[in-house]
Amino acid sequence: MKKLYAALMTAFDESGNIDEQGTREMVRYNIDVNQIDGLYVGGSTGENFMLGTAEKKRVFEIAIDEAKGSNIDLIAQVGSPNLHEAKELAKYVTDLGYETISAVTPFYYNFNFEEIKHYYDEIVKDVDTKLVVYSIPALTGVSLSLDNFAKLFENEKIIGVKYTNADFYLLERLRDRFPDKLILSGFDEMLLPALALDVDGAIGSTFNINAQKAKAEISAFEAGDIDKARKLQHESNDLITDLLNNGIYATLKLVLQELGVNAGYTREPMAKATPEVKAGAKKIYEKYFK
Ligand code: NGF
Repeated sequence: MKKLYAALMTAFDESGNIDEQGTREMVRYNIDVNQIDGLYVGGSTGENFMLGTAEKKRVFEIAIDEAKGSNIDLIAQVGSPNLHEAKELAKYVTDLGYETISAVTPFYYNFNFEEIKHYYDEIVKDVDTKLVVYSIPALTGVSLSLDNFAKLFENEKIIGVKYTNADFYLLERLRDRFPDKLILSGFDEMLLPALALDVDGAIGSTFNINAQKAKAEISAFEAGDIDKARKLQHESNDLITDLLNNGIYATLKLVLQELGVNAGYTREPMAKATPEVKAGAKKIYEKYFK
């Protein structure tokens, strides 16, 4: 059974401080209502790259504490161009009890592949946890080739990839060459083609509000009902298009508010929701969730 992970959002108050209660509510909603298989904590959707180290640690603590007693998988994204921070966070989440870590490819300085490989080997060196590479070339500018993945996977602690990439040729080559590696697809709007290429599951922001439909799509796919899976993907893509056009993170939070979850605000420099964005989010809620 392929797994569905929500990329956990972080709730902030109006001043931009972490709203702990709101963040807990989003964990609970994913467990109780979405019945999600797992959470990806500290990713793009969590606005992680705008957080300080202590704040990242706090989010990791909140998620694992709120999820205790449930049997969901938790993946902690610890990557950062600051390798010292990434290693510190890897150790921190391992001590907290996370079984899997993930790390975004180091970005901004155009690191060469040897530097990238060194980064991953260092992150896993002193921890027992296994690591999933977070590949998201559109935001990092870092594209890994098939041979690059092969070299990273030589380290047995590196067990797979969160693949947020529209290059389906590379995805097919990866699946073929590494049948035993974990491949989790990252673009929610491309879930069905990713399933067709035999990914092991998906991680995404929109599953915070659209998990039921995504799970139904996975079930239809697994039952061989491709027409139904395609129809569900189409319906999800109508929603995703509206979310993207209205500003995805702010809108996800506003829709969650409508659903009774205190999702808080986005953090600057992300712009606060304008009255137009709020009106757009309300329309989305009424169109898809009422
Ligand atoms: O938010 C992005 C940026 N991508 C997410 C996901 O791949 C990464 C995706 O769900 C993520 O959620 C995380 O690291 O926390 C998109 O939001 C969605 O497919 C709409 O494009 O690309």
